[in-house]
Amino acid sequence: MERSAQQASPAEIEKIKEHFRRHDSDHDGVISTQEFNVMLKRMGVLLSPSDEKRLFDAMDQDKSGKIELQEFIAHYHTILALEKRAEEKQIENLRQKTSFSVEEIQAMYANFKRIACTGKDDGLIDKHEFRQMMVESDANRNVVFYDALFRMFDRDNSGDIDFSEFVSALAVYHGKTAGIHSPDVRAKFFFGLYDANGDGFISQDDLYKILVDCLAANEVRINHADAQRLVETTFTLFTVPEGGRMDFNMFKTKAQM
Ligand SMILES: [Ca+2]
Ligand SMILES: [Ca+2]
Ligand SMILES: [Ca+2]
Ligand SMILES: [Ca+2]
Repeated sequence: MERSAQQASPAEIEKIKEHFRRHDSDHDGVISTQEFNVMLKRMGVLLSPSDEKRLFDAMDQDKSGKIELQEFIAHYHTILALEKRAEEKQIENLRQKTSFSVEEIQAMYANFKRIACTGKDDGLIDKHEFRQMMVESDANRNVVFYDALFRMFDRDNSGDIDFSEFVSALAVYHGKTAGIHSPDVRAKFFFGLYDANGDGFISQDDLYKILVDCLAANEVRINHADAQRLVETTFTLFTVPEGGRMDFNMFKTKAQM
């Protein structure tokens, strides 16, 4: 323990301290098991509860039930190595699932981590952070469908976007999914955006909801009759029979995907 602490230069120690303070959320000068758990999530290190406990116990040398700064410094390299391994595993996994290059995924990882701590610092992107991200990257454009888009990213419907969901959705969006059915996957992604209730059809009701949502996101108020008229016009343009719904094939053909 003393040895690795002495090996680190003053500048390194300062960096480690900064890291420590970030994870000591309640600022009581020690890292509790709860804070330790959040710390690992932030780093993308996913361990089983028993492995997590083993790691905690190994770091908690004085058996105080907390990680003090000295213990943190002594094991800093172990934590960094775990973080690096977790990152490599994620990147390799996603490289196989998409046609993004390693460099592209690495850049996305850095981006993901930066966004994931803008609101709640938990290693995941929630709705609020997602919205911030869209505004940031698309400030001059009319950004619509935030919430529907968020749902498309959040595939397991957990309320947060993890890194794998993040890259998978971007792969679909950019046509970078591995496999021969990519164009279909892409059209399905956009179809899903409009299919608000997820029943496999776009109904006038779905479109109405998305339209009102998207206008509200842009702080435009619209009355019910106007919104309804817009929806009906769109359905007429798509030549959907009266009272009918749009299925995936109809959407794909009309949207020319
Ligand atoms: Ca603490
Ligand atoms: Ca301790
Ligand atoms: Ca977050
Ligand atoms: Ca999720």
